[in-house]
Amino acid sequence: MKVKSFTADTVAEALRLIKADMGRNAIVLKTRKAVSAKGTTQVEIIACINDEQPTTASVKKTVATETVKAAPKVSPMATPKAAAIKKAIVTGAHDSVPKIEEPLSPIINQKLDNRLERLERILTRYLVNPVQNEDVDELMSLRKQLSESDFTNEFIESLIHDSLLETAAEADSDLAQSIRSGLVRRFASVMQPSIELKEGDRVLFIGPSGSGKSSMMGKLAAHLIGQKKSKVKLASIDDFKIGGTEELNSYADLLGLQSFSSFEVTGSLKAESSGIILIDSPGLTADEGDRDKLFCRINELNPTHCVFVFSALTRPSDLYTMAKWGRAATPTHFAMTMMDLSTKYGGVIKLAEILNCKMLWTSDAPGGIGDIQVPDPNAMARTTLEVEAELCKV
Ligand SMILES: Nc1nc2c(ncn2[C@@H]2O[C@H](COP(=O)(O)OP(=O)(O)OP(=O)(O)O)[C@@H](O)[C@H]2O)c(=O)[nH]1
Ligand SMILES: [Mg+2]
Repeated sequence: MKVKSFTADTVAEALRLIKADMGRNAIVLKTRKAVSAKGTTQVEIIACINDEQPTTASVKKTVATETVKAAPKVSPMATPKAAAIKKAIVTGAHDSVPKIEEPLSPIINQKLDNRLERLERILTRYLVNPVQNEDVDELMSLRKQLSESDFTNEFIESLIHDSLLETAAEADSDLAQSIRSGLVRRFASVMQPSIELKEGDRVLFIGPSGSGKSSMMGKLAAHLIGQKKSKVKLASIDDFKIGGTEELNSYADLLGLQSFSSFEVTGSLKAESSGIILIDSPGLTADEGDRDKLFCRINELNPTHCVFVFSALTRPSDLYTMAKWGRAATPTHFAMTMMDLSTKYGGVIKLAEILNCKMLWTSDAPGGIGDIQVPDPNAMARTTLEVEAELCKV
């Protein structure tokens, strides 16, 4: 085993020295900052190499164990020697891999060089730049904004990590811009482009108490009648709420619609197939037995769409608990209300994961006022990061 220290102005330069001296198989043991005789910042990398391992020069002439892994991509495993290599890859028994004294193809050589260069750029960014880079303040501020907007640490780390990799691979790239665009893309990935409801569809709203289920049902009804000229009926299976029937009838009277109260739902509504039927439900409770009864009723109604409605004001940990309750009803979509009262939208990312579906609608006005809205990933990223429109483009 040979251990040696290499000092240079940049990580990339130090890695080049290591590569030239020890070859590709050298292993980096430690990296630290150093100061040159002139007082400038340098980087010192301590690397080691197994004396018996081939150097870069010999690696380029022969295919060693490490590069055998790349072989299946370029050549079919037809010969007994190839079969042994394949077995070694599958079982991990690398010692049994025969050394093949064949020249490396120029394509593989080129690919290895490209990968090494990319790795060097990434290391340079990670190991040298962060402390001196003027991006750091902006990065810290973006991280704080994301954290305050209820994004999970796991999400924030992954977003920043991907942006670092993306920008490390490109010269003159803008890390903050990459994070902003990444956020827009990630919001978009949990949002459903608007859907067309048709005759016979049954849209059921479930969710925590007071999350805005009835209001969203009213807004959707108004939208379908006014904009889509659809035939709509309203129904409710809320037996719990005092005044629930009156609320349903108020919406129905206001919009001139037929309504089915809780007691009529399982009877007449089951046979009903004309128009689009919107069904309200009671708030999910902590009692598992009550929830099971509710979900049985929901099953009988056989909804085509089950929308989990939540308020942007709900504390994330509570929201995730209630989403786990709601998951038993197998929601097809979810919707966020109260967007006028909160700008903390990080919960939607985790919610999509728990519910295994996407966000379909949003609301930013109390019941009876305003239209139902489709989510806008750009606007949500903009609000989250408090930036102008043009800074949040993908
Ligand atoms: N500011 C604001 N208020 C809303 C929004 N959506 C609903 N609300 C209000 O929130 C309150 C609760 O809304 P509901 O639609 O009754 O909620 P719910 O989920 O049906 O409530 P329960 O039936 O009691 O479980 C009402 O006062 C609504 O006007 C919204 O997007 N923004
Ligand atoms: Mg309600």
